[in-house]
Amino acid sequence: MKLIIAIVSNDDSAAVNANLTEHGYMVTKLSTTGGFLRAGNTTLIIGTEDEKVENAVELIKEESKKRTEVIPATASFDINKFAAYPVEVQVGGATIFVLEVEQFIKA
Ligand code: 2BA
Repeated sequence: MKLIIAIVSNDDSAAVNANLTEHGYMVTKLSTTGGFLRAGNTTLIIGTEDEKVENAVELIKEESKKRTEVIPATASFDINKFAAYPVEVQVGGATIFVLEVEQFIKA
């Protein structure tokens, strides 16, 4: 048995969670904070059989693909004059750890 720890953006977490649960995986969702950006993200923990790990990773990837979004930003170029320039930011992606489980007990 393996334990998958997947850190995803808050924006993707509902879709990743739904994709996993619809395919029969048991998921626990934790609200977490990235140490670098200190912004909220979501950590999903999934306990599953060894042969189901690959599929779980694919399901996570499907809903957390890295993509570029264009957001409006305001830049000042002169006193009292402002212009809006779109800014491209990269969002999404997942950081996934797969750990060996020594024991799995449901009491
Ligand atoms: P990612 O590498 O995609 O990481 C996204 C989030 O996943 C991280 O949020 C952190 O919560 C978790 N994470 C990633 N790798 C991890 C690991 N080896 N162990 C534990 N948790 C891990 P943040 O820490 O806020 O980082 C956000 C983004 O900032 C990272 O995106 C990376 O592109 C960059 N980054 C993180 N640490 C950095 C550092 N020390 N120097 C430069 N850039 C860094």
